Amino acid sequence: METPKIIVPPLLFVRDLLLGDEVTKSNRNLSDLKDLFQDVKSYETMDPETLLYEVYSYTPVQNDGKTGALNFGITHIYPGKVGQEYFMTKGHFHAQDNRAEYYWGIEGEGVLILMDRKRNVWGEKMFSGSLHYIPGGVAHRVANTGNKVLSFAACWPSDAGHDYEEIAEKGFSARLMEVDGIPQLI
Ligand code: M6P
Ligand code: ZN
Repeated sequence: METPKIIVPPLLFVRDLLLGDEVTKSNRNLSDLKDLFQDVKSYETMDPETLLYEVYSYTPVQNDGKTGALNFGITHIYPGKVGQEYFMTKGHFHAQDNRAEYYWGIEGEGVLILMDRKRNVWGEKMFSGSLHYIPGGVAHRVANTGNKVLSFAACWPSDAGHDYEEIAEKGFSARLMEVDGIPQLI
């Protein structure tokens, strides 16, 4: 046996930041969500380079068929709208349909939009401390309904994979829009 040691973990989760040498970052601009917003006229008046959200991820095991590992991510969604539709993530099913995921709110305000395979849609409010269990077979997208950054964390199986195809083709069957100043699924 080696001498037992206590180490500082290689990952830090401080407020809404995920820090560590193996953390990767990806950005999504308005141009990455082309055709996902309803109001095409408003979309076209906006700068395609507008930053909608950034994702910091830790993926210790690549999806090479191994099961059992977990990924971790923190997403920051900026406040804003395209027409009356709130800035949101692309949204996805999992490529391995029965893989579940947890999301939890860190700061800011938003709505987690969920849609099952029958295209039934519902929403859960997100706020600091909200915890969301997303079962397998349920597509998930987050919209920022507040006027500051919405940060949330996520934990999902490393072999889940992302399936963006149905959302790219048909979208969700309801959109989160501001109507009379209130977020509504329509
Ligand atoms: C969370 C996780 C990630 C996902 C990210 C952005 O951090 O679910 O797997 O990539 O949100 O969501 P999307 O991929 O739908 O744009
Ligand atoms: Zn997911």
